[in-house]
Amino acid sequence: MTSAPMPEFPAGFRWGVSTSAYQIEGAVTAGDRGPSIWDTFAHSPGRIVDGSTGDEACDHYHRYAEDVGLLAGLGVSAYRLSIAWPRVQPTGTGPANAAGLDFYDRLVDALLAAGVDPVATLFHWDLPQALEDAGGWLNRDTAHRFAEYADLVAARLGDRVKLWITLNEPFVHMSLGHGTGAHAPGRVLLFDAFPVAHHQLLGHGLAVSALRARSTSPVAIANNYSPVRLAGDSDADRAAGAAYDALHNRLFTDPLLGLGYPEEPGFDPAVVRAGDLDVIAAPIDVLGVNYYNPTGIRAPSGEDSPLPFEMVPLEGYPRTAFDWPVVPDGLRELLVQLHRRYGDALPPIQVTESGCAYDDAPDADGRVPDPDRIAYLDGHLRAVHEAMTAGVPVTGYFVWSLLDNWEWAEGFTKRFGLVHVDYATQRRTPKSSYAWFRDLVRR
Ligand code: IFM
Repeated sequence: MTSAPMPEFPAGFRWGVSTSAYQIEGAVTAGDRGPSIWDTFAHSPGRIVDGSTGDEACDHYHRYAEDVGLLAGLGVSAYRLSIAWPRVQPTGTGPANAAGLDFYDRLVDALLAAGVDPVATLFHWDLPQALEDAGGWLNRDTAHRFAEYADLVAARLGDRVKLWITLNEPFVHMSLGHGTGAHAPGRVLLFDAFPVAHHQLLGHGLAVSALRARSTSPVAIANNYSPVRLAGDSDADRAAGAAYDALHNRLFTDPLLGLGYPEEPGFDPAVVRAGDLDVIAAPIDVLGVNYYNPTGIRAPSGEDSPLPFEMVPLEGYPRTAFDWPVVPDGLRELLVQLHRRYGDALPPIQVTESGCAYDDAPDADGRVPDPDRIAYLDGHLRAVHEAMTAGVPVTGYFVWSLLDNWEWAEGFTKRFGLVHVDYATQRRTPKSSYAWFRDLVRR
């Protein structure tokens, strides 16, 4: 970590932290919440490495006031939460469940009272199970159900949420949830998962108009990006890199910005109907960028490989507890690449997730030192600043995550928080990165 002072960010830059509903809320049956695909998946033997579920998670549903206190102490200007669709519509259709919306109403008001802007993501992967039973995102109807749900949420919270985010990481939900089956709903469709991409994007576009009809707040989507690092320089390696780039970085952005689907992944476009691309390209106000690391890619080694690329580990970098390489400059590279690629079509960017997992534990004095996370955040913020200096319009940065939480298929084994959570007692202990980030935000 460099000892040079952190460069100054402009006034009005949004400093925040992010979480998501299923990862922190617990209370999965409270207020008539319906089951989601993650309840089903987590309760299926062998799906989660430590056999845990999100049934209790961080018990944020009952402890939100304490967590808002932590946000106030951190001094952030924004908090990115997600709304659990099955709390609002327990079966994914029909009228709003008042108890579900009441919870978010209380949370939003508590945030505003603490001087923290609520930023609400509508879909962070917890699809109501009843919709999955009807085909989930493979079924075009789910896009319409999503817009209906967006309307219900905006009708209640549209006067107070300061930024809407329709979907979180639709690429990850498609690829891990429906391509490889590592995430809920656990389908293994490989490239036949394309309808999941299209229907999520269609749902996004329909939700944009639903939100605009009820709320004047800006609208965004949060995409996951990973710049490609080629492991070789043959034509085949370059073609593999282009295919991976199209799949991970362009599939969910080209059509949003009016360019239609990239050709490289070679998906069957049969599900795309006339007019869909116009719906998907409804203007957005902010592009949310979630970044963790670049991806090493080379040409597939076997002729019968099911994918047009092969992933290779990136060597020579420090690694997180997830074994992800720590490459701050990949964030600068990504932001500059987005700016070059989309030019004037690119709306302002907010980095909606950036963070790392380490095996943090309280020391003998009860403190939780996490110098690696401080170095990680320091490097990534400098990378954001460099991109801004190069002309990329970045207006915010959210750390993933406020709390240690339930990390999907990794259960409780990966700690991403600025705040340590003892899952046996639900005791929250701010780590040293919390104080570091607080001091940075203050400055
Ligand atoms: O925890 C997840 C989050 O839900 C989505 N983005 C990546 C994070 C770390 O894996």
